[in-house]
Amino acid sequence: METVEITCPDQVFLDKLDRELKIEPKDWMPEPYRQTLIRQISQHAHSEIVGMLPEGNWITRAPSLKRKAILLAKVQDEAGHGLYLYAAAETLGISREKMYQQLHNGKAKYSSIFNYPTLSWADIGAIGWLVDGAAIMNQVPLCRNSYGPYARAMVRICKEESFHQRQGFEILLTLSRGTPQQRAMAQDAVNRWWWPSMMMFGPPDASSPHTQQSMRWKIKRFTNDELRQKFVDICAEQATILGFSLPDPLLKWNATTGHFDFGPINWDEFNQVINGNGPCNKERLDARRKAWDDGEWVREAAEAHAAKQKTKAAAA
Ligand code: BYC
Repeated sequence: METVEITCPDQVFLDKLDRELKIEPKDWMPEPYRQTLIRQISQHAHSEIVGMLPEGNWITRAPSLKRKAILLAKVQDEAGHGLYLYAAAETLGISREKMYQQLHNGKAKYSSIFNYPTLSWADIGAIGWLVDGAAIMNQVPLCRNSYGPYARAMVRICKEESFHQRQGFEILLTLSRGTPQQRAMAQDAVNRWWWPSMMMFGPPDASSPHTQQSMRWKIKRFTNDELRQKFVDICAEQATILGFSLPDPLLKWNATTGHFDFGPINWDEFNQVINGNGPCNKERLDARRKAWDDGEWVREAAEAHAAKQKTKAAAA
């Protein structure tokens, strides 16, 4: 009698992961994999559009026309990143409206970093250098994540992020060669943004509920602590080029490990911020909710136009 070999869909899925093949929207995938991707990609998208707010704060006050044009382009890039990511999440079966709803009602998170204020022009440099630097460290490996639409969106995002990081570094380099007041302003910005940037990588591996499973699914390629260490090693070197210090008395090269040691991170502060009690959480969510309400007439007009076009096409 002929034997028919039946391959379970989860075996096909695991086999694809093993062979480094991408999982595509129409492929079978375990429900928890789908839900993890929806959570991570939508939170990433929310971070991009909330991330426009602290930087947008300085567009009208940038110190020159050139700086204004660069910042404007950067903030527009973030909106584009949000769009690619929302579109990637939609391929998993969630609507954009639902994702916005989850942001507005506090069910979905966005990056802790955007709940801190931008107090001076130097903050735009520190955000570029440290925040975009941390983002690149986290996001370059995401170009190789196992879900096709997310991986492809990340390739384009990373190209733009590296320009963002360089513009931040260049702002700080300019300030470091400026007057004593400009140097002091830049050092103050670095002091305020350093620890929140370290928190961007998420909780330590030992208390990260999702890392292990996401590594097995090849959504994450490095753990939170591995990426944080790479970030410290790079920034410690770059800080000396800029001539600024990092606000960590325990930061020290360790010849045995081949890495920089660093001091303890204030995880209480991180938990406060991700639970809605950071310095700007309320302001950021209020701004997003207002943008949604103010945009209602645009959504209605677009829908009415689409309906008209459909009726016209049906009558033709
Ligand atoms: N902030 O088990 P874990 C950007 C949450 S955009 C807030 O490690 P996971 C940029 C986490 O969501 C930056 N929440 O989770 C934009 C989870 O909570 P839930 C955003 C955080 O997912 C504009 C819980 O803590 N980048 O750079 O395995 C201008 C436990 O964490 C944070 C991305 O989104 C945080 N920092 O790992 C400039 C990249 N950290 O969901 C720059 C994609 C953790 O269970 N995302 N949480 O309620 C990722 O790579 C991963 O989702 C994370 C966290 C590494 C962030």
